[in-house]
Amino acid sequence: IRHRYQSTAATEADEPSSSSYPPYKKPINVEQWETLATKELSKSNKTVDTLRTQRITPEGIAIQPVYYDLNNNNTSSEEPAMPGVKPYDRGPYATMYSNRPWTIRQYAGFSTAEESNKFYRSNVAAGQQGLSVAFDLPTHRGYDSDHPRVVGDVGMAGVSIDSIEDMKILFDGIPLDQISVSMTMNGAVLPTMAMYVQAAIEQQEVLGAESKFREGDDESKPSVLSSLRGTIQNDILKEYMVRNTYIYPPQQSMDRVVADIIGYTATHMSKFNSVSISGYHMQEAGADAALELGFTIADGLEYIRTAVEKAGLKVDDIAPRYSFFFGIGMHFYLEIAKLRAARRLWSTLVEKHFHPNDKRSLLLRTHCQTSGYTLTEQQPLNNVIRTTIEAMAAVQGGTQSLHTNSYDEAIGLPTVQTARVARNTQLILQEETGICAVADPWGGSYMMESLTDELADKAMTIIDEVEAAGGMTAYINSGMAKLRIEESATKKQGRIDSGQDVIVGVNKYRLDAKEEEKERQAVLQIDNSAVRDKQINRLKELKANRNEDDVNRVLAALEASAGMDTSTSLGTDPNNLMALCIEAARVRATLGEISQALENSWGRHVPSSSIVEGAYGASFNNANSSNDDNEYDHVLNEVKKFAENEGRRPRILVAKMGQDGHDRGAKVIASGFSDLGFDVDIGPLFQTPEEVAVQALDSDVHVVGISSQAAGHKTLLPALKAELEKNGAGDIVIVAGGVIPPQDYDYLMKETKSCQAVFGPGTRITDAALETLRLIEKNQSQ
Ligand code: MLC
Ligand code: 5AD
Repeated sequence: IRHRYQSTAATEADEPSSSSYPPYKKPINVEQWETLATKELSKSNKTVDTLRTQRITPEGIAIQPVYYDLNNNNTSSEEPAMPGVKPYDRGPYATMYSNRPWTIRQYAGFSTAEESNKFYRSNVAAGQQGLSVAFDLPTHRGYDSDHPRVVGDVGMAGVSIDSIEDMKILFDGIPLDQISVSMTMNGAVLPTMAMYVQAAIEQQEVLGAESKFREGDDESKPSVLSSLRGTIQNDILKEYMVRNTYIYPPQQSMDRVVADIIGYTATHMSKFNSVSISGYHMQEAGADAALELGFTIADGLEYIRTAVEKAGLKVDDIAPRYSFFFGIGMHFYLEIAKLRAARRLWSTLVEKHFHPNDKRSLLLRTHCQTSGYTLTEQQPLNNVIRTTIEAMAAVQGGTQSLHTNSYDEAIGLPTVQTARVARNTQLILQEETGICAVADPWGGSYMMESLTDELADKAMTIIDEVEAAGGMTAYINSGMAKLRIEESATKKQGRIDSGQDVIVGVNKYRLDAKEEEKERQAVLQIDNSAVRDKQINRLKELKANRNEDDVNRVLAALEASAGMDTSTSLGTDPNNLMALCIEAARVRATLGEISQALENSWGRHVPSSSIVEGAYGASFNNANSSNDDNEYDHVLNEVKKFAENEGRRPRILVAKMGQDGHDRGAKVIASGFSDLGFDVDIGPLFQTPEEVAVQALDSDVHVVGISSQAAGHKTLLPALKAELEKNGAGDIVIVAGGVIPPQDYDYLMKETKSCQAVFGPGTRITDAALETLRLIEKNQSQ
């Protein structure tokens, strides 16, 4: 039975309205239910109508107290299609996990290639089924480890890769023709992908007589390239919205980088997924489920358009290897519905716009990762529970591959122990529960079918808006995409800070400081300067032992190809950038050199920064008055008093240093402080400590707030403090926030005195603002 959703109870999340409740056709016994429910509710002074309209999700969906057949007259009903059958709500495959469970694919990488390789091998031995490489930020942004801009970032948030030699070590002893490898890379995607391919070729050459051959070497034997299985993220569009590890401007990134990789893999690497269209990072940055879904599907349509309309590729040659990636948060039902709706939207829209003949072009296959944002620094073991619930949503929604986060997420990268618990969460789901036995266990549920319809409709409205603006590239360029996500993030923070959204152990049921301290976990420590030294030495050795003429010749060819204004995306085109980069990797050009050759033609993308105003304060105004809602007014008043005494408002520069592009925290803080009366400047991304100091001095701020999400804080904060002091501005307050383990607080605040406060995850913005104000006053009175 098909339960067509009829109309939403509320389109605006913040304005529930009982009058627009859908006129459901009622099954026989609904009146009976209403009578019973009314009686049960009478003691708490509620009505059935309030139940029906009070739980409005941020997407504007009114969650009903009970669902029932909306079409009981059965005139327009149809059975939901079976799994493996169009429109694939119920799964891309007919048998789903009863034949082959999802892939346990844990994202990991840190320090050097040697260290990460060891970690991968032991994880595979312990039950992990696919690999997933996390690169460090210099690698993402196309810098070698010896570049002056990346001093604090080498080896910190992922593994450092400067050349093919590093890549060979990373996969040493891992047969690349057998285990599937995902690489999360978008900025420096050409050199990384090329080094992976060349590493696989050289791995096979070492294996000798049994080895497979390079494409074209011997027609009768399968080539190394065609045996490679895996996924490259190669999703640059979302980088301009949320993740920020772009290098080049959008147009060249789309028409030359993304398209040339898609074209090359279509010809030579038929088992390799050429793009992983990612909503995950939008959710992490604050997008609700409808925004995540709508923008991700719209991104996917744009990637087909680029390949088909601009690069002249055929839809059936490329679309079957497009893959997806979604984040899974805590709204259990809605996240399952999201994956079902995603498959329906994709198959319907691809069919409508591109008319493929191959049914595989219609299948949305996806990886999922449980949400990092929902995990807390306080009482970390609670995170095991959260991750389990999210993992259950992902697999009940029919994901093909899954990463479960470690419970130390909020303070740093996983340790051996926390990574084991995360992996075991999936092994237990696969091997101890009956979950794998049944495809789409929610099919036919009144609630799930209804939520799937509603979410698909909401996302479709967003997709229509994007398409009307000319597609996702144009929509991103208009600034709207980023703004809508930031607005959604700010509202979410307001709901948490005002207590409307509960986070157990953070804004409710919190332990006292002493008990919290006892719960504290060990953190993975990485010696940043040791990793950097090692990488720099290996770079020197590489450069001493290669043929410079070869390197220069290939780099010149790359730069020349980048300068061409025709498409080179066909896999057979000698100027295809992927083909040229494999050659560059072979002659030992470094990742930084290859990236620079392209930058010489295209330049670097310079983003703009904006602040959402009013959304944080509005969430407080909507809050239930039982919470301490005068907290907000209290801070406003204190700021006002300060301004009266001082003759100007407290002024803060919210800045990010190093290659860390995760800017949700910085943006939300900027918006919140601005609503609370601060004068807020927001610095550009990727600044050096020197550049932040210059901006702080130029803007004459009272305080610099540094947001750090990528572990560079122990190098970068002391450098900033020294720089301010050098310029006679030691009285500017420095505060820090983000993913900073409590173990580092003393180092930052006492040993190096490089900041005066650290606001850990879970800090309410109102508290941070008040504390910051006190610190300014304290510094002024000294
Ligand atoms: C699957 N198969 C079946 C089947 N189920 N065959 C018969 N019956 C069934 N029930 C087949 C498939 O067709 C396929 O073969 C093979 O088995 C493998 O299955 P799969 O479902 O394709 O799984 P997998 O290989 O794991 O691929 C999953 C994927 C892929 C398509 C989603 O793109 C992927 O692995 N993505 C991972 C992305 C990732 O890890 N990203 C990390 C981002 S972290 P065939 O021959 O058809 O291939 C990040 C964080 C950050 O981004 O910001 O840094
Ligand atoms: N190792 C393991 N997990 C990582 N994540 C990011 N970098 C790494 C890494 N090097 C995970 C975290 C984060 C998400 C983007 O990916 O869960 O929230």
